[in-house]
Amino acid sequence: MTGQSVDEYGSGNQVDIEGRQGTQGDMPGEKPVNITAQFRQAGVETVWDRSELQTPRCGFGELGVCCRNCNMGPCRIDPFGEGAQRGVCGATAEIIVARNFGRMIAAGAAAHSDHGRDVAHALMQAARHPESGYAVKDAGKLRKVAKTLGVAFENRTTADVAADVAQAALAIFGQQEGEIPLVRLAPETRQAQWRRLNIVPRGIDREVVEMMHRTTMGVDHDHRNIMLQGSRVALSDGWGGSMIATELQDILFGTPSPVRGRVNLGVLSRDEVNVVVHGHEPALSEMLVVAARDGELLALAKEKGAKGINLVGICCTANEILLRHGLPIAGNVLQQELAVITGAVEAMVVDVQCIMPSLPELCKCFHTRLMTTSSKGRIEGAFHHEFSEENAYQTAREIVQDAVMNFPNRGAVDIPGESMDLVAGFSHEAITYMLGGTFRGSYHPLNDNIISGRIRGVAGVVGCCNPKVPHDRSHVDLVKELIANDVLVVQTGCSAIACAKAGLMVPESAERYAGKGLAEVCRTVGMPPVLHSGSCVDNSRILIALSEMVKAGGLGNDISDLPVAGAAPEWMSEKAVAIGQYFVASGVFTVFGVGLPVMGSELFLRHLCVEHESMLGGKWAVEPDAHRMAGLMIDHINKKRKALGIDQGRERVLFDMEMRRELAAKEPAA
Ligand code: SF4
Ligand code: MSK
Repeated sequence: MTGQSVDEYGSGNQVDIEGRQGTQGDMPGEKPVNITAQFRQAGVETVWDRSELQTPRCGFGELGVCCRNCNMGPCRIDPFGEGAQRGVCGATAEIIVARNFGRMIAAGAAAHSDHGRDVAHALMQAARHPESGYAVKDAGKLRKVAKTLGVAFENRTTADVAADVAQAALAIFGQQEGEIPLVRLAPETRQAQWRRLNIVPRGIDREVVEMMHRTTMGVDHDHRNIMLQGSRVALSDGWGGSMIATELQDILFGTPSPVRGRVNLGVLSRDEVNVVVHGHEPALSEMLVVAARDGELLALAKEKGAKGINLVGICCTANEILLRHGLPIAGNVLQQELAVITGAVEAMVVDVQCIMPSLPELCKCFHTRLMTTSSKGRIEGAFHHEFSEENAYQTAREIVQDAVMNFPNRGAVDIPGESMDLVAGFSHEAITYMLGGTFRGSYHPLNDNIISGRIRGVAGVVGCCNPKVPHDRSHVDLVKELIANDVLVVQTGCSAIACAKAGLMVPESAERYAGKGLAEVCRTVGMPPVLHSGSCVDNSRILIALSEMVKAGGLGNDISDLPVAGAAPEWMSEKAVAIGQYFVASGVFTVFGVGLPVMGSELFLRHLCVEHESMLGGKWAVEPDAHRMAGLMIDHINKKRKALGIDQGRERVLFDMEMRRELAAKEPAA
């Protein structure tokens, strides 16, 4: 390895094995960091190296016009109109892209929803088997969710209510008819529109299965009809599986409230046992938190020469343990390999989703023990500690013990110095309390600030990172421009981690980056202009917050009336597509960067980006440039303000090069 550089956000995330620069190495303010040549000789490679080896990428795949849904294919459509315009079965470009897109939504919804199902199992364990280590932490939230699910809670024990809530939640997955109950949290007008279109989910598993059926060879050949089911599946995720995961996690592990933390690879410790937990399900990480504080294991760590046990997170698991315990985040999805390359990680503990299969090979070059924990997600070459809700604490203890025993095997370490403070934990309950206090807790103050124009609108900026574009840059550039234009930003997932690393999630960042109105509100309340709301499943918190804004009044009757917009600037996962579609189907204008694999059909693209608006109130846009993305979102917010009659004095501040340079000059020193 010849060069590692630190990007302008001080993220320590620019490892470049071959010393190549290009997309990952051309950021201003880079500082070289010493890396030993032995890693390259040992064959260490990262996601950026492999991404480069994939270029040029298959154009058919990028445009979404290849199909291998049956063995008469694979087939592809010539996007230039010269070659084949139909697959062997006669499928057109729009049928092929719609089927592929529908299947991405189904896969994303399945991932979030299977996570939700596991949380429901954990809640059942807490209710019926307290010896499992799980317990109800937020009884108030339990009662609230019980009410939504129609579970009686008056004069009943917490355990009995929890068991019935878990049972009711589990039933939603297999429900066959009717409507899933959580859609009732949406504004009435929105529910009515879903009913008109016949897209209210009947049951979570049913909608995923039906999408797979409809898109198999020879079934649904109408791209608009496929996308009606696309919306229904996506809604079964946002208002179903993801919402169950979030709400039940809050019951079990506590509803987040503002908490301080630190982020970036610099949180790895030189003299403690580093356990990195990576993936998505807090059922595991919560137990690791307890095990890392176990007196016997701490004594063992000292015996092995370490000063303690340092539990840190990567990806959404990181967001979960940050929000509930203030534990540090080592990085987002593209930093999982970089954490190992520091040589300071005794154990990389993974469960499900966003875990790179490259890890075992990489770990072989270091002393890091890669440990899989889920029966659903095994990796050849990893040590497997099967985790289940029944043996949760015992497994967590074994994992931490394994990590401690590995400490003496540590070789040279090279931990980047960068880390950044942040404040996280802005659940919709926390936002209510923060803005209104104990007695006035509601969304009225937020709506008042929007109506008065201090806050122009609200943007959800979420999603992954993608090695096709410079790491974190689009997230950070977009969010900076939004807050400079008085748009309050709510974030989840890896996008939240990106902006936290850039220093946007401390209250002081309001003075440095936000427009005058937003800065004034942040100063009064003591909050950052960019709110960290959690992990990918916690996008459901944003749905509830939007519904609360409608219910608070003054901003129209539906989510689609609100001056809000969404974006996933560096998305990569199918889960992001499911999230995008449920935001759009809930009435939100949503922009994706890094392309969308539907561009091979103009008809289909038009359906997503134009026709969706008249049906659903929300629509898609695709824009890779962060500056133009900000423009689209702000223009949309302005359009909604105008429709509400609150547009006076709220023109968008156009950022020329000079202004962007000024903004860059405000960067804190790395
Ligand atoms: Fe080709 Fe049609 Fe089969 Fe797809 S379903 S692979 S387009 S023949
Ligand atoms: S972890 S889905 S890379 S946000 Fe939720 Fe990050 Fe995207 Fe995975």
